[in-house]
Amino acid sequence: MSKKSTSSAGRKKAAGSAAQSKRKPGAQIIVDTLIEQGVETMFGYLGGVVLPLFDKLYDAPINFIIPRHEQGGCHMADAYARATGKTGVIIATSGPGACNLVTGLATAMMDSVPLVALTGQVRTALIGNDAFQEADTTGITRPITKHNCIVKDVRDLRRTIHEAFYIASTGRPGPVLIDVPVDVEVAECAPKDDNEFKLAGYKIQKKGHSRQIKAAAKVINESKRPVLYTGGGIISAGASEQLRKFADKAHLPVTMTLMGLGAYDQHRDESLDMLGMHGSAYANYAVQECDLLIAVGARFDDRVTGNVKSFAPNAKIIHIDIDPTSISKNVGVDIPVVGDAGYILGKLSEQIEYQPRKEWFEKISAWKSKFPFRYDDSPNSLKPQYVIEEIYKQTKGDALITTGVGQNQMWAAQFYKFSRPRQLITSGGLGTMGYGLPAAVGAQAGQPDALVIDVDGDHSFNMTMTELSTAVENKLPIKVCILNNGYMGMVRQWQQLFYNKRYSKSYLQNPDYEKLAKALGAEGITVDKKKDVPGAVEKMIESDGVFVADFRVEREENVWPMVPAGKSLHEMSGLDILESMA
Ligand SMILES: Cc1ncc(C[n+]2csc(CCOP(=O)(O)OP(=O)(O)O)c2C)c(N)n1
Ligand SMILES: [Mg+2]
Repeated sequence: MSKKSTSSAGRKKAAGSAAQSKRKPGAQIIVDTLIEQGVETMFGYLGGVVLPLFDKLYDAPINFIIPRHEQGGCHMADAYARATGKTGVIIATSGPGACNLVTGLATAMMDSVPLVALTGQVRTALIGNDAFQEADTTGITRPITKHNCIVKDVRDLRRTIHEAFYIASTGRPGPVLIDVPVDVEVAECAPKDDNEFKLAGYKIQKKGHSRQIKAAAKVINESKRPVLYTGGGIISAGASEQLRKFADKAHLPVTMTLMGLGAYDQHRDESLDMLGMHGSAYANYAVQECDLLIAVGARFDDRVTGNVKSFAPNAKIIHIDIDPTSISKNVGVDIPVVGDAGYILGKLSEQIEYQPRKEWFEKISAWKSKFPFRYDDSPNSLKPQYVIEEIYKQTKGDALITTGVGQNQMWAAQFYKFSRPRQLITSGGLGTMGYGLPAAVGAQAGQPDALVIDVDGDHSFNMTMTELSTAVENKLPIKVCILNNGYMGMVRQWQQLFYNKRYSKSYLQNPDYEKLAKALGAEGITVDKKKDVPGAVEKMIESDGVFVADFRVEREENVWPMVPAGKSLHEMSGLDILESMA
């Protein structure tokens, strides 16, 4: 990036407007700059050193949502960003407030979510003195933010906030934290109309190298058994349409990572659904047997690759990504193309030809019919997969789904078919239990007309359930489906398979969720029979308010298939079990 700002918001407000030449306190500058950035909804929690800022927020035309815990607020801002494509904003006070953001920032960092966090800090003169509620926020959050800084001079405030939005939302997106000592919120200056960014080392390569693009097109045209492996980068780049056109034109099967679900319509024949540890057998086999793997906006995470040494052993690999540091990080690639996914897929589409690849597609379709996702659907037991299928059926595949972490998350990924980007909001990289509920709140704030359903695990829900109050208070009519197996189910599955069924500490007593929901002002229902599931789902969908459905599901159900840690993608366990259900 050149030193000149390319941020439209930065440019828009330049040119010496009267508003910018009047002296005002830092707190007002923060609010004005957020409004310049187009912030309409934000999240945050109060505390001593952010009081000057909250005083200015009192009159600001911003929809402000207060969570019950800063972690919840950070997940809300993150999911708001994932649901809208805008940058989420979260405010917290110094010390405990800022520390409570840690899990949320790390979650956003791992999943490349654009977020700006503003934290209050103790007075500049007190920094380093173990002052009341002092924590080294920039130190603590350095490895879990894309960028962070402390502003010690009020004259730097406006530019720094514009820079934060720019950094958070460009290139590979991520969270940016700005720490503001309370005396800087109070100090006054006339915010300069300077839109000069001071970001010398921050450069984004958008267009990719034309020679690399040409080389990629050549191998795609020559490939007999290609697989397109797509990740969350397609969604953050807004490149789903270009992906579909590219895949159609070259005639390619498409698999998605957990983060990529929704980037390509799973109802299409060419969809191989999710790959990886709990991915489809057909995606995993296809990757292991392909002669060309085209990775776009994906980072070869270990949950996707299994044993990297034997990952896609027969394939040439093309890797298209905006982040040069992710190229050949985990798996060596043959043709790297650094740039914007949409732009590069568009360029590639000009240079590729349709190939029938009949034998390859026949092989894939045989795997698909032999190993679909399935479960033993006996009439007497309430299976978690059945609950998700019923939700899918009754919502006609159109709901926005958030999840907890564990089996619930994997079943949501396997049994709900996603057709549009930003339809699944889940913590992929960090795998943060407790994400689902606050994420539903943030997503609903960002997409008020969507039917937002949190498919959650009981213990994931337990971690942040207090945010039900936030949903009720703000009239955000989210639905929560708890797949209540009593266990930390995914942990129990590992204990069953790898620790000789010694279920050490993975069972906890749960509250009565229906009563809990009612106590917090939501509706609630308990379902313990399979035959009651359709009625309960219907009631939930028809409800206008916040609704919690507690599905007491089969307790020892497992997620299949499964690539055990350290194994190769084709060495899946559970295929015999899936086959026996045919
Ligand atoms: C904050 C956090 N702590 C611990 C874990 C480790 N972990 C992964 S899945 C899981 C169990 C999840 O239980 P539950 O939410 O009930 O989901 P289930 O697997 O039963 O569907 C645990 C403890 C985690 N991912 N996140
Ligand atoms: Mg559970």
